[in-house]
Amino acid sequence: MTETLDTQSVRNYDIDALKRMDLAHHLHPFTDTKSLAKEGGSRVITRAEGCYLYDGDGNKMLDGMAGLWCVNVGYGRTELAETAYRQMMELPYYNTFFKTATPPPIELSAKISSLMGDEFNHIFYSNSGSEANDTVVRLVRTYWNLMDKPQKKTIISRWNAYHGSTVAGASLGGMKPMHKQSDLPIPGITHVMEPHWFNEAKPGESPEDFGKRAAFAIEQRIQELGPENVGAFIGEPIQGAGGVVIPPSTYWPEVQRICEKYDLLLIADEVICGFGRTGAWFGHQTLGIKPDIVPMAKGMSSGYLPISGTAVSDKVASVLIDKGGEFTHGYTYSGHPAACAVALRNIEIMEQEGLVEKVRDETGPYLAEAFASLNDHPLIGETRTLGLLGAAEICKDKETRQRFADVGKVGSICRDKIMNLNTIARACGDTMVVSPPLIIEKSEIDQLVGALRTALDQTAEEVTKQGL
Ligand code: PXG
Repeated sequence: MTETLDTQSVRNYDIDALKRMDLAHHLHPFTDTKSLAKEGGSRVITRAEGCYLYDGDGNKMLDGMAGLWCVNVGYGRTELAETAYRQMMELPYYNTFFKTATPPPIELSAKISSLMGDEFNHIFYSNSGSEANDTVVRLVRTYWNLMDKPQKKTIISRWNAYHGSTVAGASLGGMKPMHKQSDLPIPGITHVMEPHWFNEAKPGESPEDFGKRAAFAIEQRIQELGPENVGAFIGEPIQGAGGVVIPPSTYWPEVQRICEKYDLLLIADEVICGFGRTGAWFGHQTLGIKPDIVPMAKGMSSGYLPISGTAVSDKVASVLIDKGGEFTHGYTYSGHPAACAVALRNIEIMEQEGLVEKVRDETGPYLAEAFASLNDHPLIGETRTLGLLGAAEICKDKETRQRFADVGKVGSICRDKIMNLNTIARACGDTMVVSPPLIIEKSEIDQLVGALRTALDQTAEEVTKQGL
C-alpha cells in the first residue's frame, strides 16, 4: 500500500446533515424508524481503534460487543486493510462457479479445515451468517434426498435461537416477533425449549437436571413427529442474541446422544462462537460437541469484509460429492477473493498473537471473575460467562428469579445508562450481555464491568423512581 492508513484522522463530516439524511433515506435493520426520529436519529460512528469507537459528536466508547459480536481482532488493523488492497489490485473479483477458482478461497478452505480437526474437510462460502444457514437448509434437504429418505427433513431448533434474518434463517431462529411479522417459520422447521436454566427451570430444579429435561424436549419432539420425518437439529453452542445462554453441562452430551440415536444431522451454528470467542477455535470444541455441519461468519474476517462459510463434515460431504452430481446452490460472491484473503489474514493474526489461548487462559477467566463480582448487586439474579461471552440477568427478586413486568424495559434502561457511560453492551430482554474484541486487556475488562456496575446502580435508582 502506498499510503499509510491514518486512523487518527477522519473526513470532516457534517454530522447533523448526515443524521438528517439517515432519517430521510436509510431504513435500518431491527429499528423502529419512527422512534429513532423522535429520539433525534442515529449515533454516527466515524472511526475506531483497538477496542474503542469514536462517534461524530466527539465521544470515545469502549466497544463491549465487538461490533455485533464480530470484530475479534479489534479495529484499525492495517494488515487487514493492506491485504484487501493488495488482493483487489491483483484480482478484485472472480467467481467460483463453472469450474473456476481463485487462490484465496482455496487457501482459506485448507486453513479452516486444519482448524476444525479431521472430520471437516470442505467449506461452502456465502456472505453472511443468514446465508450460511440457508445453505444449511439446502444441504440437509439435499443430503436426505440423496440418502433416499426424502421424508426425513424436519429440522428441530429452539425458541429464542438466532440463526439469521433471511426467510430460512429467521425460520430456523426461534424469535417469535420475527415469526409473527413475516408469517414464519416456513414448513419443516419446529422449535423446542431452549436450555436457559434461569428462565425455564422449575423451582428447586438443578442445572444438571434441567439440562437433561431441555434435551429430552428434543427427543419428545422426535417421537411425536416420528424419527423417520426428522432430519436435523440446529443449535448455537451458546445462544448469543438470545442472551448468552450457556447450557448446563448435561445438555450437549444428551443432545449428541439423541442425534445419534435417531440419525439426525447435528448442526452447530458457530456464527458467534467461532473464531476464538469461547477460548477454542470453535465453540463445539470447547463444549465437546461433534457436529455434522458448521455454519460460521462474523469473527471469520473480524467483520472487516462480509464473509461466511458452512463447513461440511466428511460424512455429509462424501454423500454430496459421490452421489449428488451438481449442487445447484451458490452466490455471486461465494468465495469472494478479497473477503477470503482478509479472513485468512485475520486467522493468521489470531494465531500470531495467540488470541485463542489468551481468551482461554487469561481474559476468559478474568471476565468470569469480574462478572461473578456482580452477583451481589440487588438487581442481578445470575451471571454467567464462557470465554469472552458474558451475561448478567436483571430481575426483580433474586431468590425466586422473578422478572420485572414488561420484560425488556429495565434491560433497555440499563443499556441506555451504560451507553451514557460511553460503554457499549447489549440488552437481550432483561439480560445484559457483552462480547468484547478478543484483544481486550484486563484493565479494559475492569472498565467494562465497572461501567456495567455503575449502570446497574443507576438502573436500580430508576426502578425505584418509576416504581417498577
Ligand atoms: N447465526 C447466529 C448464531 C448469529 O448470531 C446469524 C446466524 C446471522 O448472521 P448475519 O451475518 O446474517 O447477521 C447470527 C447473527 C444481536 C444481533 O442484536 C445478532 C446477530 C446479528 C445481528 C444482531 O445480538 N447475529
